[in-house]
Amino acid sequence: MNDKIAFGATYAPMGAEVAVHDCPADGAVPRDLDGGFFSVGADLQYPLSPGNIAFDGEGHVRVFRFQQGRVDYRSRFVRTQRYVAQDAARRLLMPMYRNPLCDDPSVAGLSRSTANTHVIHHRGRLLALKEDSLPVALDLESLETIDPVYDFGGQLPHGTPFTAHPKICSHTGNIVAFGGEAGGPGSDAIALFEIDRQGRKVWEAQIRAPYAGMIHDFAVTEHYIAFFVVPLLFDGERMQRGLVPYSWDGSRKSYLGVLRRHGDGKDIRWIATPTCGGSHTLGSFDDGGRLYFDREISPSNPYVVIPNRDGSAYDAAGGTSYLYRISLDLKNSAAVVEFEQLYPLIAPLPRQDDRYQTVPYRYGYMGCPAPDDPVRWKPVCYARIDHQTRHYVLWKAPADVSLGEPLFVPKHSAAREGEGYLLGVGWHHSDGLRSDLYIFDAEHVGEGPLATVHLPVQAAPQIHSWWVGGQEYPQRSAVAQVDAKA
Ligand code: V55
Ligand code: FE
Repeated sequence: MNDKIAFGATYAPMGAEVAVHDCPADGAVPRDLDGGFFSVGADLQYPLSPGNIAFDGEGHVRVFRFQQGRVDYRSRFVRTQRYVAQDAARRLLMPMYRNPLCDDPSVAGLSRSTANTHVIHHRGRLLALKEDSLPVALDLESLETIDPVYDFGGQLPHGTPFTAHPKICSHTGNIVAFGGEAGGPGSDAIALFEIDRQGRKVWEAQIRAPYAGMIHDFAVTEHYIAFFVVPLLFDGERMQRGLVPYSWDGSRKSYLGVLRRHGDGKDIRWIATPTCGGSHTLGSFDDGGRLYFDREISPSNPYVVIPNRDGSAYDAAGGTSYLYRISLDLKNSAAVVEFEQLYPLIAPLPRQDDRYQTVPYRYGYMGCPAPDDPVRWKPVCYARIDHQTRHYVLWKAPADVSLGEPLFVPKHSAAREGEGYLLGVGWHHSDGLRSDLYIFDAEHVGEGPLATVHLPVQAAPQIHSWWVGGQEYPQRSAVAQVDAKA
């Protein structure tokens, strides 16, 4: 694998902020596509310290802004407290992934967020997320950092971890989030909170995990919250030695945990399953009696950057994930967890129509190799999967391209599920990683893009993405009021 390429995917560190006005395009950019396609990834401010991992790069946010068929591109490093302090010192001050023991004393008390994993929209702001810290709030138009420690108006104490994969309740629009290691590094406490569209915290609870470790994503349904924890264990010995403080312990089981939403958390049930790995939720829902939790699952350690505790080498096949439907009979306290593999497609970054995050849904989208591609780590196709028919369609990118996570955009606010556009960025390996944005009719992904928008440069690194519709952009005066109140 090209060692400049991070996350088994697509891009290299870039280290430059870019603005491109009115990008050239082949084909017709849909004129009804109005809003911003935001992404974030890990870029480098200074070279990584020896032993550090690409997960610890600095957050770099980018947006393709669509208005009346015109596309403007902009990218900015997030001015986290860490970035600003390091910029002033002209060197790394937090040099090791999630290891505060390695920090320079000058940064004590600052947020350790890199803001490099995911972005969501909240009240006219973009929140840039890293799972060990509170969000960072950015301006939607300029991508300037407005608040490097976004505590929801003082409702979440500084130091509270906030997942990079909160869910948006399909009924209320509330943000449902958790924080892993909520009592500090190595803690098995998980904090849960729900924040309404006005920014008020309307629910919180605490539970305990079967073991302390990395919990990257979860599931929220109409009535339940579920976790699937995998043995990416916190490793205190590695922390003391100044290393990345996690390791994969294949001797531990994985667990499904289920609790009721809006309760006190005491009903949490953890059910052991065979050991397996994986990270991301595609979608989840309950039908009152049964929980359905669709996510990617790998046979073992999913991350090449996290060592195995038993000293064995990373197993690429064991780290390769496929989509599964996990389900559980909630009425039977003796029920076992059922697993069903859904498709023969490798699926590390699956997405759905985000309006269906907590309710039954039909479609998913992802970058993946074709089932017969000999190279198994590189996403070169976009797939639309259809749970109703259990079929999928693929579009294969040009031969030198690898693809980032795709994002679904509804055609309008009343659009049917899946009626809209699919957006995704491709990096040209034979052209210095210069990038194109592909725009598909999401109901005809197999027919190829409606339009291809060209950047003159590499797109900034990308992990996850979010759409902010034009009607969600605040009036300038309204933003000023929100800032004045904060
Ligand atoms: C992931 C990515 C992270 C991280 C933990 O895909 C998990 C998973 C970019 O950082 O810190
Ligand atoms: Fe993620």
